[in-house]
Amino acid sequence: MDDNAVTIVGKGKQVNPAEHFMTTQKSRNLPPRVLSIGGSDSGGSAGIQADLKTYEAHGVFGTTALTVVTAQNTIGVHQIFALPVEFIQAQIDAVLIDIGTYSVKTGLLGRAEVVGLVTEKIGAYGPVPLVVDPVLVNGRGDLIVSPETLKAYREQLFPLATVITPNLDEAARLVGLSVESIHTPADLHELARQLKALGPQVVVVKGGHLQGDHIIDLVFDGRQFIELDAPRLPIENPHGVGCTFASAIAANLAKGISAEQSVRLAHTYLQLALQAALEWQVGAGRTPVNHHAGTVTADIVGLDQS
Ligand code: PXL
Repeated sequence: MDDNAVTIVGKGKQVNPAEHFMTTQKSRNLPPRVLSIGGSDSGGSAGIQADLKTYEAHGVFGTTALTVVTAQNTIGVHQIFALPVEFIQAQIDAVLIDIGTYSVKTGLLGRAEVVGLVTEKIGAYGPVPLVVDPVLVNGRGDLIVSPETLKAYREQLFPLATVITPNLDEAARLVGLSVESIHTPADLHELARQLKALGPQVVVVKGGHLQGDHIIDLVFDGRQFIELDAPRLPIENPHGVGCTFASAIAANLAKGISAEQSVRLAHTYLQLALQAALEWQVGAGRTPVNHHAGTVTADIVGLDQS
């Protein structure tokens, strides 16, 4: 088996997803599957909703296990309802015993028990490409999880991860630093090294919350540092960016694409979806990422009769 071979987790079969994907393109069945474990955003911008839109745009079959349900819109979060851990477990089992998955993406897990559950399930069903987007701070930069949850991410989930995608704030907190102590490129490299030492194959530290007319995401695989550079677009604080980036990485991994290339392609997808977001306003608050970028729209195929 080559490096890209993975088990279809939950189905007990070893496959090379790249070959499998090509075969299925011809036979029009068995698409690569991806499991997202995270929260629901009723407003359709972030969380599981962003993930599913990203999966559709990538031609993979998205499945989900919800951890929390939020009542939110583009302006803010009104209420959060946390689902019982046993019910989260039931969703993961239901998906994996039947549909299986070629990669897993985690978003808002929240409680340490949920991080523990995901770790346990990945251990039970078998190794699988895993993207961990540690949702740890809110839009204002305040920590929204307990120290136990941070510890569970560090000690349980990160060692299993193919790619982790903290933003700078989250990255600093994960290694016990304050974000104000990160000033120079050397500080950032050291931060990435410390995260890499926790066990993931690839670390992506997202720089989107820093000032400046370019946004630099730093990628570190233990050997080289890669800077992914994008111009800052004139959209204030777009919503669903982190979820989209991480789920695009998971979609690419499910197709058997290497971790580095999966991150690069996801970065490009995100830029397209952000550029397309310049063209719309959904609600009165933060602008959602636009996953229609690159998809065939009704007016292009002549279905727009208006
Ligand atoms: O962007 C992080 C995030 C993840 N998951 C859910 C969210 C958010 C941010 O709003 O609502 C459900």
